Amino acid sequence: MKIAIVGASGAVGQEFLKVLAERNFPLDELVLFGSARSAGTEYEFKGKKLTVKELKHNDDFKDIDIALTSAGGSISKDFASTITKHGAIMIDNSSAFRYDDDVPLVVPEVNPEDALVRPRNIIANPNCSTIQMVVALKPIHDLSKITKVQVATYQAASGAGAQGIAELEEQTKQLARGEEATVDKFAYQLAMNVIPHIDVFLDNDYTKEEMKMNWETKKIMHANTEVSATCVRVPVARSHSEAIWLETEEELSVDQVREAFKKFEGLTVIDNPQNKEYPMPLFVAGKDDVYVGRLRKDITNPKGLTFWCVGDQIKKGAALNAVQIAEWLIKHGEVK
Ligand code: 11C
Repeated sequence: MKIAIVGASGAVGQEFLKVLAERNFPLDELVLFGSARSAGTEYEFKGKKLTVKELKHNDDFKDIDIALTSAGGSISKDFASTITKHGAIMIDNSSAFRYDDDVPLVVPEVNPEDALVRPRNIIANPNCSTIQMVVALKPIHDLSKITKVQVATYQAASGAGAQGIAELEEQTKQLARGEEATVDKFAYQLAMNVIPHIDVFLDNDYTKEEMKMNWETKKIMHANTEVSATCVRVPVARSHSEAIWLETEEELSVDQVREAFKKFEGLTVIDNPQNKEYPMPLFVAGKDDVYVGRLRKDITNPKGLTFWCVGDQIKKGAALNAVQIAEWLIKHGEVK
């Protein structure tokens, strides 16, 4: 089994290395690719040094079985045929192919079988804020169809990559020293602030990040569930949080949903508010599961429920989800 990581020096690329090692992923060889700038950089994997190769239009992917790509949408588009032409399966973390009909968009806990039909040998990894939400929605949807979702997100700096985390850290230090914060990656100073603006604004006045949650949820869940999101950047390093309100066709009790949450693979319930127990990004960072809590009836709607959901954006929201797709493919004989 020969695996490639494309975009090895980025935040998600680095997380791929960690997740593959942590899960003892069954590989014989790991090859790292990156830009001309990161080519030559060495990273350690299971005690061995690996050197980043420059990503080029050549035959470097000839023997690769699975390529985990996270180098941005334009690189993914440019290199998709170079990566897949000899048979490698490309599991792509960018938004380049997510809405293409001939590219499955997969969250292994929700729609793994979609990975079986991949005419272009590309499988897309959803946006991080969608992944954690659909993992939490699926067990409810299995009890009674979810008709609509309203969600407010509290998204970590890590969504903007390693530079996003670095900018938040630097701004925090600058403010502590009484200096003005340097703003580069985000639209405004993020430290001591929240910014209701992630990705570009679209014609309907939602941002693209907000519409990704709508478009992707429908595709992953094979449902016409409408999602209305407000996505907000908050001064947190690396886990996204979401306040979710939803309506189901049939009225569901809190106990029914709590039991379904508890049984669902990939979800952890922390919900004992009297003891101040609920999920928070500080404690979810580095964890595999999506965490849910604060589950209650929506007092404005008898068929409504509301809860709080936290997931590590770089892990389950990106690298881990892609690696789980690869594991599923191997387990189901899709990679020989
Ligand atoms: C953020 N969700 O938090 C974004 C990052 O479509 O994969 C991931 C963007 C994407 O800024």
